[in-house]
Amino acid sequence: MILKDRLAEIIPQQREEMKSILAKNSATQIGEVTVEQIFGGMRGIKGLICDTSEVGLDTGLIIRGIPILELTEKLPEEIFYLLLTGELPEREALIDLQNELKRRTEVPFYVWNVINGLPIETHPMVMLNTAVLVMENESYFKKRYEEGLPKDYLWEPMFWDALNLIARIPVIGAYIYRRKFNKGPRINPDYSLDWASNFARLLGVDDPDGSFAKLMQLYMVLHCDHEGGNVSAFATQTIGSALSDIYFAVGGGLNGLAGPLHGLANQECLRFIMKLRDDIGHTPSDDEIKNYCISLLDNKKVISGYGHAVLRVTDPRFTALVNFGDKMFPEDETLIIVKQLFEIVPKILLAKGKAKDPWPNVDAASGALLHHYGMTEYEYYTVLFSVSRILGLSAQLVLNRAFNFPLIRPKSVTTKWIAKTLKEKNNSEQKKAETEKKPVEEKTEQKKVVKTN
Ligand code: HAX
Repeated sequence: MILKDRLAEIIPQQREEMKSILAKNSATQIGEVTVEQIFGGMRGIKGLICDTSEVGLDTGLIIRGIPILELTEKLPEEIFYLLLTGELPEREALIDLQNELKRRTEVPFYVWNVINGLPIETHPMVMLNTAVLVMENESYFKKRYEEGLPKDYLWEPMFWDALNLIARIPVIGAYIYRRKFNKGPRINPDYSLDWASNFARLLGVDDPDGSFAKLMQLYMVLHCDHEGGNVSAFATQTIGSALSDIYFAVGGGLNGLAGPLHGLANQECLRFIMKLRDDIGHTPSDDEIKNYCISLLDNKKVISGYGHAVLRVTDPRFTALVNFGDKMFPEDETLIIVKQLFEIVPKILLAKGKAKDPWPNVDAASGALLHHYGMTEYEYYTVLFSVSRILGLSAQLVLNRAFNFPLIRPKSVTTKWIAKTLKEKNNSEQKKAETEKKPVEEKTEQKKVVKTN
């Protein structure tokens, strides 16, 4: 397979590059840690390698050196190739990857039984995560590890597991949508379609002009990866570093994605817009939106879709989604509210001075576009996010095995240790200051003596 062969070519070179950096610089210090960072979710501490993508605080997502806004026309399969290799595939390599995925779409029968056994009230993310976890039995990585495959080659079974998971996840995700929201029986895949268009078809959303499939393509590209330190990526990589297979690792990451400060924010965001619309009772004016948001903040609520742990500018993924909506349905009421919020919320957050990033993130727009296509079941939105993010989580897992990254095990400390360390530091600084002060005082005394004499 072309992608697999390409990886086999470039992995040894990249291993050598990493080895050489380490050999020459292993003790070089390139960062410091503050007490605020230790108590503050390790924000900003540089302590991980992730080559698939980076998030600049003033640029947003950059995949292998390419800003995300330059990739919006690409297929998710092309992005997966890019995440893994740093190169966009030629046509032949793309078709080869697509065929490989199509060959692997068959979902084991017991997955349907497990999903069907869950109560219908179960959150769609629980259905998805359960389905991912029960497929653990299928892991080729686990099998090869148990057979004693040397660690330099473990990335290969991880790669095949990644392809299986990526091929099946749209089929499973779409079934969850249809079952949970009573949309009718499971739809069979169409093997002539690309991965995202097939997912759109499997969901069964009415799409006479094909624009919902276009939205799925864009959505899957925009959400695929967001460097290595976010909750889902970090959880996935930590679990993977214990040589757990992809099903355990991605399952863990998806559980993190289901948190309202991370992936679940997209469901919260549309819920917030709908509630705002209902509470105001008519198409809201700018002033009504402003007062509504101020009262939310006064009541210690967060404004969903605004702020980010890393970004300090408007998320380019938000821009890409709003551009899509503007092109397709500029008169849509929900989209118009999204744009009003964009004009109003950053100013209010800036004035309040608490949020470090007052700008919209990707979730501020995504729900509005789905809502336009009648996909109003916002509880489902994090599953869409997950189907996409599995591309990045899997690519990171394959590369981490390719580079033999060790067990992730940062050191934690107790609050007592921090207090003791600070006390010792203050004492020693005080002593230092006193000893530095002494000779100066002595010198001044001497000078005084000379003067009086
Ligand atoms: N509305 C109100 N207050 C906000 C805020 C918002 N949108 N964003 C941040 N703040 C507040 C925080 O709650 C925090 O208050 P406290 O000190 O009282 O706890 C203060 O501003 C400082 O927070 P921060 O350092 O700017 O933000 P964090 O890095 O701690 O958190 C969050 C980043 C994204 C979680 C945060 O901005 C937030 O809660 N936003 C709303 C939820 C949201 O949109 N989440 C989606 C994030 C995108 C994502 O990962 N998707 O997967």
